[in-house]
Amino acid sequence: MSFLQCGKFKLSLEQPLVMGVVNVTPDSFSDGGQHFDTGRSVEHGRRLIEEGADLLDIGGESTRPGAAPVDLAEERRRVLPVLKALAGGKVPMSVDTRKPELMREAIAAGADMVNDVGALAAPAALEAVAASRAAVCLMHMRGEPATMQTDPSYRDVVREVRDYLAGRIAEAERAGIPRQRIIADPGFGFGKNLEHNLALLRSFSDLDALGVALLAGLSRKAMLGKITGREVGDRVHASVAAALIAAQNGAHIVRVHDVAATRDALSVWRAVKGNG
Ligand code: HH2
Repeated sequence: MSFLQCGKFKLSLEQPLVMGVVNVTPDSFSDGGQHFDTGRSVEHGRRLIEEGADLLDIGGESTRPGAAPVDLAEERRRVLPVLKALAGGKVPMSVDTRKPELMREAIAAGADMVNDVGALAAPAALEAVAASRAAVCLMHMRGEPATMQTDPSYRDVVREVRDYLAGRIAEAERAGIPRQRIIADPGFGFGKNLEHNLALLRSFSDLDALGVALLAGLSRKAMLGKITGREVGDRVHASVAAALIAAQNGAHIVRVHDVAATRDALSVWRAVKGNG
């Protein structure tokens, strides 16, 4: 994959892209409540763009382990005003949602990408994206956020996640979404314990066989807390290390809260590689 078609944007995948997270939620595990109104979320999004984000991911429903679901009206109220204020600039906007109605409305309001932790498995979700030019991120999750961290188990986590993603990519293609618009993501922390997450990060390059762009979301996650013993607000260094490892192992997009720090680390790697 040398490029990603992302709505009106054609993004080169030659160098890793940084996706900045904008959570318009009171309860996100990483930054819950910090930007929970339209004005502060928009300001936060603009700051991430200034810091060098290549795209933004706007979400109105927390998917942290144990999170309570949010209804459509509330999610729409959180996401659409922020999206409308940020769309139309130099950076593509992704909307992090599992709801097909909101996917359609967000695309109509200027979203260039749908990020679905449910991998478009909800009825009418495939059609919502297929009817547009938007890119889509298909993520692997075992179970539902409310219960997914209750003793997840796999025989071979890397193979099972890869096979699941291959199946979802095939479904998306059958629905009319070309590969150039598809991103796959193993879903770190979504129904996985520390060993599962480490195995997936270690073998990230195995996902290359899927033949689509790859995304890794490790930023501030519990696995980094387990490794370092640090609370969520104190995981920037661990997050940067994880993003760098993911990029070195083949992630085309890293989804992060700390854009400036991640950019710096990727710049050092880029300089060492010697391709600018
Ligand atoms: N992680 C989170 C949310 N959305 N989407 C993709 N594709 N991959 C991920 O790893 C991923 C994701 C969780 O992080 P965050 O948005 O900070 O927290 P919350 O879900 O509590 O809002």
